[in-house]
Amino acid sequence: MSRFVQDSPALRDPYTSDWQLRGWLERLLGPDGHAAAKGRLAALSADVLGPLRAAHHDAETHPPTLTRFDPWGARIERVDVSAGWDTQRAAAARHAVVALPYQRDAHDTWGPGTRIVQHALLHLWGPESATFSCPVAMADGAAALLAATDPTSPWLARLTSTDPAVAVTSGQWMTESQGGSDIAGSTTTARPGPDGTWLLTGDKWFCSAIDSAMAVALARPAGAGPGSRNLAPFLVPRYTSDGVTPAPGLQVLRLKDKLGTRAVPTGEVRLDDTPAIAVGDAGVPGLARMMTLVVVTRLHNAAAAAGGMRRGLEYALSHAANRRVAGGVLADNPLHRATLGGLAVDAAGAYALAAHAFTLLGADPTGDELRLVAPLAKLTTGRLAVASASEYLEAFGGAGYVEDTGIPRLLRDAQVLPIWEGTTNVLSIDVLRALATGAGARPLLHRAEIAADAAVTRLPDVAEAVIAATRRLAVDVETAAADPRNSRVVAGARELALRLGNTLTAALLLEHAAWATDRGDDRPALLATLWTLRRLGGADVSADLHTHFDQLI
Ligand code: UCC
Ligand code: FAD
Repeated sequence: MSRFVQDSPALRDPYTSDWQLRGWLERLLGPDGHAAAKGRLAALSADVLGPLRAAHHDAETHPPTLTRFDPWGARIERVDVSAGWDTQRAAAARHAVVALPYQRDAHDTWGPGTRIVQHALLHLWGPESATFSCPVAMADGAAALLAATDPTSPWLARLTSTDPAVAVTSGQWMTESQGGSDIAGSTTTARPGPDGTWLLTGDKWFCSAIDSAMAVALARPAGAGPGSRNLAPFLVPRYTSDGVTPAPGLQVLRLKDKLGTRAVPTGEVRLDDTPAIAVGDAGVPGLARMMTLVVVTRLHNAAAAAGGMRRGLEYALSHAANRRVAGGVLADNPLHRATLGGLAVDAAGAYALAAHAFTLLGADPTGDELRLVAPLAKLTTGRLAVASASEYLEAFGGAGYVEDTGIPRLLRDAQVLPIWEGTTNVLSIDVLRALATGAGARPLLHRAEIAADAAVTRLPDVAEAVIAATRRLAVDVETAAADPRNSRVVAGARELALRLGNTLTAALLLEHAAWATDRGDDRPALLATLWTLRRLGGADVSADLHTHFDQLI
């Protein structure tokens, strides 16, 4: 008896098949800059389609293990990871996903646009990285912190090496069991040790990539005052000089049993007079210093969200092209096209916002604009990623719920994106903080007004929606900035933040659309229109999503 067997979803080359990504790179980097990046992007794409996809699968199906003692009772604290995880580690180094922004010749070629190229690499690689993108994010954050505080540190050289035998990644130890969002009550202490080093004592509750060679840990230096601002970052070498024996006093109590990010070893760590190096002056309140790292990891989070959304779309498109329903191919079904079309628009928006945040990081990492855009990009894309991933599972029907299709992972791994690196609510409060300081929302609102003005003739409905949203925001932002602790303002912080994120995204999509339309390509204008009418205007654009589906993907 013959039985129907559905084709498994195929993956096209993620770089050459993605006209949107290539269009953005052409504009943001210029034709010469994009041409200079093509070799890197094509090489990584080829690896994603081949060895990295296999390594990703291996790492997902062989989660890490912790062996605390040897058979004789000696404490060894060994974390074993899969071969696939090690393949990802080597690929991350070779493809310079951390190193690129720290390379002089990259800056000679792309200037501040180096961060845009790095973002494109992350976009292509992240979804098939078995979440090695997590240690990569933390390594980049640690490198940014060291570059600002201790540029001759040998750790910086290792974090930014492209030699897999030399390169290391970093952990980021902030959370304690009593508080991850609210770290003011952190109990880990640092006391001066011999030779200018420090000794850290305390428990850290979530320590991802615990196999990394180092971590940046928050601790309260002896004599420092209470509260979060007085915590300071310390570099903790994870192992002794043999690279295997845990550092003195460092124990990995257990690994977390997590919903997703299953290839990532996330430990609970105990420190007992563990040697550490102060990052910057431990006598100066250090939370602000730590945020140099956190801004970078939050941007990587946005990159992971946008990359995952695009890859989910790819898989869903492949399935739709092969699956038959109601006497036809699923990809021809108007309702399914409208569903996937909406996801394509959201993926385009998420990419635009993440790319913008990386652009600002390259141009002015401590500027007012990034201060606001970093939390906005993280929170807006994090929520979109979870909603999209849920739809991608549904787009596969029952197969989307069956583990060994690999599809459920999309949802499990997306769900962490609004949690770690600051939850949606916590980042919304951070947005209030940013609105009340520096330039607040002025650059964002100005950008939206200019984009809307430029679109008045070609896309009057869209321009009108952006202008209306911007006017309302200007009023609400002023109220929030004047009294950010007012309970009504706090209660509305998430809504306000999402409106800011959606409006900024509309402006970014419109800017890109104007450039593309001048070159005879109307597809970006369609994406900008549908994003704006849906997200800002609350319109039902289902029929347009169906009609124009082929131009959205
Ligand atoms: O989750 C983690 C790692 C996961 C794995 C890596 C994934 C990477 C992506 C991978 C992609 C696949 S690590 C843990 C992450 N944890 C957090 O993000 C903490 C969340 N909580 C917050 O963000 C809070 O807003 C705090 C802790 C930063 C601050 O809250 P407080 O204690 O209420 O702070 P205050 O009192 O409002 O501010 C204290 C000081 C102030 O400075 P002073 O005292 O000088 O006025 C603030 O201006 O901190 C300053 N400050 C900031 N400075 C607060 N927020 C910021 C900021 N965003 N930037 C600069
Ligand atoms: P809580 O802060 O208790 O949050 C509970 C709820 O309260 C949330 O809904 C939150 O939004 C809300 N809330 C909290 N504060 C406010 C507020 N002020 N206003 C309104 N609502 C609020 N941490 C590290 O330091 N290093 C790591 O490597 C690391 N890896 C992680 C890996 C995974 C897989 C996960 C899931 C977490 C990891 N974390 C790590 C911890 C993570 O950063 C925290 O879980 C996160 O910041 C939330 O803190 P919490 O768990 O204490 O939740």
